[in-house]
Amino acid sequence: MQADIVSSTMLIFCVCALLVSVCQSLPLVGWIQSPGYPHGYGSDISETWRRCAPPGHVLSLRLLHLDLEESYECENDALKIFEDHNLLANLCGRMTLEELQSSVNPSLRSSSGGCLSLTFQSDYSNTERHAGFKAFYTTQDVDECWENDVVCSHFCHNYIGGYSCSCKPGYYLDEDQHECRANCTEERYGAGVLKSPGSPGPYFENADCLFSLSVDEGNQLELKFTGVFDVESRDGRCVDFVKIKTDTETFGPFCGKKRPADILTAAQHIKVIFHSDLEGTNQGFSLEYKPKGRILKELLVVHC
Ligand SMILES: [Ca+2]
Ligand SMILES: [Ca+2]
Ligand SMILES: [Ca+2]
Repeated sequence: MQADIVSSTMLIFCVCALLVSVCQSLPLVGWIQSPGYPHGYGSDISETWRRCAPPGHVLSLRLLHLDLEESYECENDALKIFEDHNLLANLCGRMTLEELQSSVNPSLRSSSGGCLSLTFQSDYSNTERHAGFKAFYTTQDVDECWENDVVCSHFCHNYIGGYSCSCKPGYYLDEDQHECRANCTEERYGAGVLKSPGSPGPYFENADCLFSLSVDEGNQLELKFTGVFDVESRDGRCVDFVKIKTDTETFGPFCGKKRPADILTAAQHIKVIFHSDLEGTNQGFSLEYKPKGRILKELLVVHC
């Protein structure tokens, strides 16, 4: 008996939970009509309806029938429709569905997550009976990927209630969730070859790489650019660049197509910085690095 009660309670709970989740996922839809529709509205009516779209959705209103007393600027009886505080329509008289569809309904749309308000007013009299109005409202997902003000660097994915951006392989999504940045910051030790991100092939756009290179104490890093060197320059300016920094010196910025000369850095730790902008297809660089015994400058001076 006890078990039956518990299982019945669980069943009711599950059904309720299911209904709540189904209802939450359903779009907001419904009817709005004037009091007494279609048999006619009374005098001195003032009613307001307000509906709001959930985040990432727009609310659309479709008037199916309009039959109000006609008057100059709808002074007597009127249906006014606002999007937040903007007046979208001030309506009276008779309009067929075709007229409503072609002239009024396309503008009855909220912004994303916005609200529509309807105000229906009638004055003290009607010379003949008027049916009133009837409207249907519905919500639709906003396809943000087609909206002009949403910019994903690489890929945009629309879903119901929102959107997301993603990046090509080798990139990560910045904290702003829109911009893709090249994934190219690392630490290296000893000897090796450093290549621009995306190699082989044109380097990635929008890169800000920081390569930290180190060798054993008593050694310095020797650098040699090899193979193709092609880093974008425009009007003689480095729009993309490679720069090498030690604690005391900076080599570069380097760009263009001429391979820079070999560099003896006189440093155990260096940073190689590579920056690229959003444009261009350039091949990049290849940089060999290796340790070399360090000759103290002081000894060199004494020797000379
Ligand atoms: Ca009236
Ligand atoms: Ca969406
Ligand atoms: Ca570039």
